[in-house]
Amino acid sequence: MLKTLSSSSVLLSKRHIAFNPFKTRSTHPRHLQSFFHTTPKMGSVDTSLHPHTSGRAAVFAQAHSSPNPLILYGGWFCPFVQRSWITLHEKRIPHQYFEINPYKKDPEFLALNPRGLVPTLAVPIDKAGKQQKPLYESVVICEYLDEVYNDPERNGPSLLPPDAYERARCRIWIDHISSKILPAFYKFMQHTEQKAYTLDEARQELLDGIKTFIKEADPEGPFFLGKQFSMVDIMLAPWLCRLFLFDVYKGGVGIPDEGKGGEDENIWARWRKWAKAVQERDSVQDTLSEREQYVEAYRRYAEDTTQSQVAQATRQGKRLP
Ligand SMILES: N[C@@H](CCC(=O)N[C@@H](CS)C(=O)NCC(=O)O)C(=O)O
Repeated sequence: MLKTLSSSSVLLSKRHIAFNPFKTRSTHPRHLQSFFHTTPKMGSVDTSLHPHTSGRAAVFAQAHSSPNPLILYGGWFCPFVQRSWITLHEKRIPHQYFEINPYKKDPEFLALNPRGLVPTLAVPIDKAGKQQKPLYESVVICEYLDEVYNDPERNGPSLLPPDAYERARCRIWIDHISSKILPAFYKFMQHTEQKAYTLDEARQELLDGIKTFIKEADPEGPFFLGKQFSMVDIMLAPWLCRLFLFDVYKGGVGIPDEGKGGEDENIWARWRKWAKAVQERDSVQDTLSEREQYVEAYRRYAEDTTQSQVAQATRQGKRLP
């Protein structure tokens, strides 16, 4: 398989990698899948992840399993992938979804994305869709998809506002999610008795990040910008869907129930409205696997044993990859 991929599909050039996985995949998609899922190494927790989507995500993945020149390489468990997946769904973009395990750093995967992370997107560069270039980084991928698939009839409205100032403001809150809320999420999830910070401190950091965010939301909502679902909602939705893991592993996330928010009741009421609307969105539901699968996958974070790049960065207090 390795030979097939590197000789017929991956063409390296000095400035970028143009490749045609489409050609290989159209003949033997299952081969490529097994190539990315070779037998997990014993003792290597991250490569022994459950290999497939389940639940509604499995249905959506199956509906997008036929060859297409636009390919999303993803992992069912990955919230960054879910961002791209929700965008593809919202904009009804024809694509192929391809499940891989990013913890296996196969040379073919690294040739597409030298950072070795999912999501990785293969983007067609010719009209016939025979040649592709890779894109990575979930925020970059989502903005690219929104920009390129911009026919309102086919793709619905843009996920960013038409006004330049409003677009820029959205990017501030997208940055807040990525640089404040997500690091706090992982710090809290990876808390163990050995840490220099307490569980309560970690919980508070996450709650503060969420409060700062929701105070900036349109007062009526239900979404961040009001009635219209947008890129800002997409950027946080996957972690919203994973908050239940704090109930499973960390004694609860700490968001007060209705009527129990004290002087912050209005803030939490607005959060609950946002959370309900986002969680009910089809694009969010259709890109989720079954809960038990997340419980199993995130045990490594909860016990702070995963060697994922995100977890290592969190452990070392560095910026997330
Ligand atoms: N900044 C990246 C982060 C992507 C990321 O961390 N993906 C994880 C899966 S959730 C991954 O591929 N991990 C592989 C590794 O840690 O080696 C993005 O926004 O796309």
